[in-house]
Amino acid sequence: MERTFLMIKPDAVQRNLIGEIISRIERKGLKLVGGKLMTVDKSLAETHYAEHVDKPFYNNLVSFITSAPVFAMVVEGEDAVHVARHIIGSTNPSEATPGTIRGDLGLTVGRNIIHGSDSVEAATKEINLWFNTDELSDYEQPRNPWLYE
Ligand code: IDP
Ligand code: MG
Repeated sequence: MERTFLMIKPDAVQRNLIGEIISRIERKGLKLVGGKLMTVDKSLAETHYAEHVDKPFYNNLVSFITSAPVFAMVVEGEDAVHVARHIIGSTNPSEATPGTIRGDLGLTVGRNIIHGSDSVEAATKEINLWFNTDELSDYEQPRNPWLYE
């Protein structure tokens, strides 16, 4: 089992897409183990996006993420990091495959709906950055035998 970090960005929260997005994640089979609506401060946004500090879009990205609430989540499942990125779709929604979250719900790269960790290492780092351990729940679901052989 693997865990990954997902963050529904301010654009999707403002467009009332939280339910639509969580529904897609639940239907896929990924299990929500943590979630919270929160306003991100500058320091958290800068730490989270540190790898992009030299990119031309970095300042706008930090402003955008701190501009209105996000919905941060941790989800669990087999190959969760890869599966979540796959259902999220390509970074630029205009190129993202229809059927993916970005492909169906987004229009431009600066407003691309959701973040998902891009590796198991990044997921571990981001989960620790965004959540305290007591905010995450360990629990079994009766659907598991119908999702996993
Ligand atoms: P990812 O979110 O698909 O992993 P990254 O390349 O890690 O994409 O970029 C992080 C975030 O920075 C993107 O999700 C998007 O919000 C923003 N971003 C990336 N490229 C551009 C760009 O060319 N213009 C504006 N924003 C961008
Ligand atoms: Mg990335």
